[in-house]
Amino acid sequence: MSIQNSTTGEVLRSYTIDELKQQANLMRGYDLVALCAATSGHAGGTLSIMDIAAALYLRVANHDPENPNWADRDRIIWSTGHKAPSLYLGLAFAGFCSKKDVALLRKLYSPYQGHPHWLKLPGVEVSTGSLGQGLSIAVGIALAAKLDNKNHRVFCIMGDGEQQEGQIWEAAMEAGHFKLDNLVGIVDRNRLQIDGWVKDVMNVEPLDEKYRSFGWEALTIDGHDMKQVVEALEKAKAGCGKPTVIIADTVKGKGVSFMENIAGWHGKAPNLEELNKSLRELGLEGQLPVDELFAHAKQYQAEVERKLDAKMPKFHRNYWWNAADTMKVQMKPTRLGFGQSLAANGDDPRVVCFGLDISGSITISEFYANKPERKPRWISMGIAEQSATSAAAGLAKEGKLPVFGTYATFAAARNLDQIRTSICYGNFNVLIAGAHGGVSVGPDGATHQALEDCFAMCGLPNMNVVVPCDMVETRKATDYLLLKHVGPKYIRFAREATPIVTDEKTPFVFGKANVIRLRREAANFIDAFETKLESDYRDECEDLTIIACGPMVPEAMRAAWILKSDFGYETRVLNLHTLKPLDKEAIVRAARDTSVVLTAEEHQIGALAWPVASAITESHELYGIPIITGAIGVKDRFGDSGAPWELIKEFEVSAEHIAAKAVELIGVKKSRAGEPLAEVHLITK
Ligand SMILES: Cc1ncc(C[n+]2csc(CCOP(=O)(O)OP(=O)(O)O)c2C)c(N)n1
Repeated sequence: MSIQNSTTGEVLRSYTIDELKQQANLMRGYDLVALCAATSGHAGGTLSIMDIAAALYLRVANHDPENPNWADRDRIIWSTGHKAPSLYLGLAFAGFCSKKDVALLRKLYSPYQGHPHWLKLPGVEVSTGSLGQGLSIAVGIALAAKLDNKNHRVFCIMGDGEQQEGQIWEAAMEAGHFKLDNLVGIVDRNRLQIDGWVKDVMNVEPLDEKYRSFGWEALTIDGHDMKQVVEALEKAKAGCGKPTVIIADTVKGKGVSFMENIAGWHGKAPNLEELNKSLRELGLEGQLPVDELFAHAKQYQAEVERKLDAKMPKFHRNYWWNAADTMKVQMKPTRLGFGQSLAANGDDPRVVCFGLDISGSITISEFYANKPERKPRWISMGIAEQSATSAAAGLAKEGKLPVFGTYATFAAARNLDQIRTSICYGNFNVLIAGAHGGVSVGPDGATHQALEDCFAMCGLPNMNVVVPCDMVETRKATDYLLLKHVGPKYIRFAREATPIVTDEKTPFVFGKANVIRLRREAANFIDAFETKLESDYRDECEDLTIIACGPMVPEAMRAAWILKSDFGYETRVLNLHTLKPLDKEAIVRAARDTSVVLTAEEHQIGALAWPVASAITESHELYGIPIITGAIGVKDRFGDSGAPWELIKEFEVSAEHIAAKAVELIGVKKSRAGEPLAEVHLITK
């Protein structure tokens, strides 16, 4: 049985092995079109799992597309959330949603998020994207079925690199202990992960013996032989008194010669030329409505842009980055500064860098790039953030300078207790890089957009936290934290290219804010501003202060330009790159001098806003003085898929939003003082 009417029990469609092969091939074609239309995503792993996805959704699993929440349906959990397009296509080909709509993959507001979200698309069972959690969820669902005497099955799709997560083995132990014969694990053993071959990054074999020793039945199959796939799934589904794992040997990038077995195709989408070549190789040329799919995606995107534009505050001019002939900026990703510093300072024999399977993208691999003599101090730990965190504490205890980093959400949230107890409580000298912080990570979506990490890091005793504003400041901050600062330290930076607003001469003193003042409009944005250490700055009676950190500093500077140019307001921008320890004196002086303080952070509101507010309210100097405050940041919601700059607009963390809020706050100040308001009416929301 498979796709059925849950009311009558009638089988709606059943596929032969040959038909399944054909469907899987078509699904590969749709997958590549969707990735191409999205211009991002994961080609390699979606292609390796597609035969299994077709067999599960079209033949083996019992479900009803008309009744996605049917209580007796089999559950399919995608622990590898990055293979979301294969999940979406499984649903689409089974009739849960339209095939055409999968082309809306990774677009803003789309149900087809970069990583699956069960609250956005019926048929998606759970929200995943942080590797290693799905099997535990599947254990919970299987236990619930046992409690309710239900007979449905729970399938959980995992990657082989994902087996490095310790949580997988906690779940495996639980499933074995409880003899969950209604649970089927599937490992897409394509032998590759992001940093290379699984056996080199962190060997997980022998997987079958490991699962058996945890009380599982283990089957090994060719994951591209449809007959073997179906037989194994049906055998596992029948149950044998214990959980079953199917270890499926697959090829990453299966079906496209130039993607097969190439690690670089893990997180990459084909361009149009590559798409056409892929479709030819799959024998699908002319078989898919490619133009219609692209047109659908384009039309949807146009509507997204219209909605976003309607939401943006409006001013006399278009002040957006590089929109005009003046105030030009160079854009570079902040993360590059991290890699530059590791390359420059890595000769210190105490420095040891950990790889957590995202090394190139976060630039930590620059530590050993072209420097084979450093290779012994490069330790690949695989996808195992929690153990690596405590191992870093161990290295620090022995006098090393350990550095590790990954997406900020996996570097500072998944392993929070390890950071707290192993590192901070022991006050160990470990540098943690929270890369790809904020919504501007883009189309990967909510699971990959760290918006809470600075709360956690700033809340830990002994921890020091720096959020540099651009690539240059990231390099300086890393130089300082790596070799000069002793103790636990967290540096948070972004993925997207952001404006370069500092240079070699710009001061960077850990724990001390900089004041940035707009002096004139200039050909280059950076030349329009003067930056000083706050302690060297004298009050210029500005209308307000904007306190920002990270890539919100350039936005605050652009807001200062809008405020001056459209309203004649003077702004003191404080670059508070060090969130902990906080430069309270700079905050209090700014509050006293300008009496309007607006914070701007690419984070849930509060990592910056609350310490600033508390510095103001706790200051004896300000007792009894009215200070008007406001906060720009993410307003207690999860992220979304979308292009980085679209998300900056959607989450209302652009310069335009800062400027609009600033005008509102200055309006309050002026009306209290009985002064006339500026042309506030110019801003329309
Ligand atoms: C907890 C966590 N750490 C890191 C990542 C980033 N990441 C996404 S996919 C991936 C590699 C997964 O390898 P594997 O499980 O073998 O999947 P496949 O190669 O089949 O795509 C990593 C490290 C993540 N999503 N979650």
